Amino acid sequence: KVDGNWWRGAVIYQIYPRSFQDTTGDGLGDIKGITQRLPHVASLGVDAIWLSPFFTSPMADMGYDVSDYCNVDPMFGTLADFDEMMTEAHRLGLKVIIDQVISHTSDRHPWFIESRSSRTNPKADWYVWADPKPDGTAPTNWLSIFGGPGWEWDGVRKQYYMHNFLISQPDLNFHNPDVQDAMLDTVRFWLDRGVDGFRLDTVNYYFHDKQLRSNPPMVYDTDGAGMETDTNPYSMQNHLYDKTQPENIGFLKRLRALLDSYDNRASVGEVGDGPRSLNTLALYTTGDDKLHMCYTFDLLGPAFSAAYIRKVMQTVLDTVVNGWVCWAFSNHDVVRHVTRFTEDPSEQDRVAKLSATLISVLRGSICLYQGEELGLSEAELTYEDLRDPYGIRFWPAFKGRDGCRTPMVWEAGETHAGFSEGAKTWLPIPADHASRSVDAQEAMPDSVLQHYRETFAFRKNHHALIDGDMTFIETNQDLLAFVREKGGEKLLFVFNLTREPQNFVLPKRMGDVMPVDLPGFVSKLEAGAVKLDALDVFCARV
Ligand code: TEU
Repeated sequence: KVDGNWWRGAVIYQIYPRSFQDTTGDGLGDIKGITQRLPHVASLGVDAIWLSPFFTSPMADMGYDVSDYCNVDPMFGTLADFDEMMTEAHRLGLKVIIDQVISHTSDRHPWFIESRSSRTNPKADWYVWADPKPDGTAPTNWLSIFGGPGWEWDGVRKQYYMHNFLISQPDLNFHNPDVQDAMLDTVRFWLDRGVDGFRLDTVNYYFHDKQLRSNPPMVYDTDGAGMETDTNPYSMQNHLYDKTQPENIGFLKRLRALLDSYDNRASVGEVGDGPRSLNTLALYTTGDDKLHMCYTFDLLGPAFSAAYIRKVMQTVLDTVVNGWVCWAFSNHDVVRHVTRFTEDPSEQDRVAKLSATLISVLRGSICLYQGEELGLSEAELTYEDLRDPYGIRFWPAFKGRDGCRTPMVWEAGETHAGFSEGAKTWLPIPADHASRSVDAQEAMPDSVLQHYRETFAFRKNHHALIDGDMTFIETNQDLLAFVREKGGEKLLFVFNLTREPQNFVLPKRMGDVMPVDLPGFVSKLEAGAVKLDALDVFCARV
């Protein structure tokens, strides 16, 4: 098991297959397209790719509604295309992580079709079925993440079934060991094919409360200002019984044992558990018998401030002592971070570069999302453009997730920026994206793209950054200052995420410091004080 720890500190590039590269002219990306563009991914110096779902699916939730776990949707190609893609990835030194969406299936999955057909069929208990309350209403007050009740009435069984997401995404009943076995079989299928790991969709949603208790209003402390009761019935914070059940630990152990029966395989779970997410992450990743690592939504929200990032990071250092976190600023579910972190287009490159440097020096593994290496902003779409059911439902209060899912931009001068030769792409490509294409940025030495390459190379050259310790330094300014340390290597970082220049006086006990230039940033030290421009970073050997 030479490479069993490859995931620890790894940089993972997320590919959204529908929007990466089209080779058939239908305006939708496909697996052959991924194979074709892998050299670009490898050129960034990343360790692995994570592919969002490409399995057989009616695509109600863009593939997160699976109807056959062991096949490729014809829209994306064939299993042979997948094998070819994986061979090419491995040849380029990239591990391959696929997205296991096992909390729920599509309602067109044969298991659900059978399960809903009667109350006595062999799969009758594979999903979460329940009788109505005496007054005919849904069994509990659980809500769907995508709006409305978390229960749907089925006229044939004359029972409700539970769904955390779309009505067409019924939740599996993980209390039933046959369901666990069936899902582990699908994991084994891909392990045997040679995949290196799994991103586990909604990993804390697998089990529901067996007693079917309604959620009480939840008391929580959002901003450190004291406990508040959440009385909003539509708030996710209300969820107490419908997810993160203790029984999940047993299943995660089974899953880990399966992964460990193969060499060098890894898992990264997605934990969406409101303010408790980091505690859940600690629980799921501590010890070598559950998940390797998880990510939460803590850095996927709006805040780009020293105080906020320090608070999140310090919580991790305090609670995730023997576990491991994977950070991301962007993915296929949230507004692209450049847009979240600045409204000023003239700051776009600077913010893209500074956030790349920041995420590369935090303690944890990293996911970056396709297009992030180009500094792409969120695409502005019209209602007519939308494809995401979540956005269609809540427009315009919530514009959905299509704005981060528009196609990759490869060659500025080509039709659809080189993404597709078809007449139309599934989502439009914004004009300002095309001008940030890969080929345009290849030609510019100080582009965001080159910055990502240089920054990942810098990270690779400093083991303290990959899995070294991290200690914060007190500052009374609005700065983020910390030391990363491993085996005699000690690196100080001071980030200024504000729009004002700032000075930082080095603590006396630090002794001699040797400024280190980071890619894209020159470290300035004058008479014991660090000089930071607006949106700047200082690094030194201490
Ligand atoms: O996301 C789970 C999840 O928590 C998201 O629904 C999140 O709350 C929302 O997207 C924030 O905008 C996973 C997948 O990443 C997502 O694409 C799927 O739609 C969802 O599961 C259902 O499978």
